[in-house]
Parts: sequence; C-alpha cells; structure tokens
Amino acid sequence: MNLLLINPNTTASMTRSMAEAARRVARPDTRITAVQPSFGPVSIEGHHDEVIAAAGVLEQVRQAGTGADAVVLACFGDPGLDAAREATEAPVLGIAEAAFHAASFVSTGFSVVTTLVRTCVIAEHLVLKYGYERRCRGVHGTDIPVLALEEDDGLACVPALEDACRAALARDRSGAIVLGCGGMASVSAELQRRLGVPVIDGVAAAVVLAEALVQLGLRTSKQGDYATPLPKRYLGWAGALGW
Ligand code: 2AL
Repeated sequence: MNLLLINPNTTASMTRSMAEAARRVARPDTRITAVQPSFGPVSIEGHHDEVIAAAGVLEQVRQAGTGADAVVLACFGDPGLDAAREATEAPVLGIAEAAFHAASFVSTGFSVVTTLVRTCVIAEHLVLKYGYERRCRGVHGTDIPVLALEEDDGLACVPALEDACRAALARDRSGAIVLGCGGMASVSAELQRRLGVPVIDGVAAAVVLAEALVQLGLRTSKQGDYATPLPKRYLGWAGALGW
C-alpha cells in the first residue's frame, strides 16, 4: 500500500525523523511518502499556527490525488483532519486520535505529555471532540519548544520528558503515556524503557492503524459530512484548493 505521511509543519528534518519512525513499524510492503506543506509555520504551537498548517495539509492531500491508500497527519493537534477526510476517500488518521485509541487498548487511563503549556488546551479540546474524557486523565505541558526536539534526535529533551511523564503518571494515576508531539517519535522507545509503562508515539500508532484500516478494506465514508467538498471558486492564494 501507499501511505502518505504529512508533517503539517514545514521543518523538513522533522519530516525525515517522522518517516524513520514510520518505517520502523510499517510492513515491509508499505511504501511511505513523507512530505510537508510548501508554506506555513516551521512548528505548530498554537491556534494561529494550526489554521495555516491545516491549509498546508489540504495542499498536500490535493497534490497526492488518488495516489495514497491512506494518509497520516503527523501533528498532535490533528490540523485539518476533518477537511482532509472530505478531500479524499482514503482513510485519514491524525496522530492524536490514533494515539488515544492505541493507549486505550493497553490502559484504562492515560496521560498526555506535550510541548508548550499553551498547547495543552489544543489537546484537551481533541480529547473532548473524540470522546476520550473518560480515558484521558490529564494533559501536561513541559514548555519544551517543538524545534528543540530536533536537536540531538531529541536526546537532550529525554530527562525533562522523563520527569514530566513520571509526575503525570503519579498525579493522574494513569497507566500509559501519550506523547503529545509528532517530533517526539524518536524518543518514545527510550522513554518506554525508562518508565516501564506503555509510551505511545502517535506517528507509529497512526501508521499501523492506517495499515489495519486498508487491510480491512475500510475507506472514508462519503455519506454525510465527509462527502467531497461542494464545487465552488476559492479566491486569492487559496485558488488551487477550491473544488
Ligand atoms: C506539534 C506537533 O506534533 N508538531 C508540531 O509542529 N507541533 N504539537 C505540539 N503539541 O507541539
């Protein structure tokens, strides 16, 4: 199968590390194409960044056309997820939604450990949107900037993340950690080794769940709100995104 992995931010080195994380868990016959938008923020750390990044996600979904059997959006705010599902029949998975599902198979309650404290509300909104408020016991910011995770493969951030995860597990009485950033893919195995509890990287979870959906023959429903966008003109810089 052809899997399109979209890093919604424009940092190409982060796209490459996400592609490596995806490759580590994907089936040998899964072809992974990893891309990022041609415009938009270098990291996504707030509502403003997210809105622009969501348009970049749609740019990449449109460019792929029917060439992708499944699409993974590798930013923890799942920017543009519903819109991307309108734009293609391939299953589209966001890493937050995929991670919440995966964590719920291996624990009765999980904690999210993310980057800047200001992004916590974005994850909290997604917990409510996806109906995970009975499983997610807390969302915790570390004030680690997204691009700091790019230095040293994220190794410099491991001690601070480990401390935050330990505090979250104790405070929330949770059994698993969901990592709240696509850029944390490279540190998840080391954190799981140190913590001794399941640590879910959404990129890996989304890739494997996307493969499962393709294997099951499931596509995005075109009945109802995920129907193809209505044909109309989009003006200005968004011209190419109109249907
Ligand atoms: C993210 C993420 O996954 N990628 C990015 O640029 N920002 N999320 C976050 N909470 O910082």
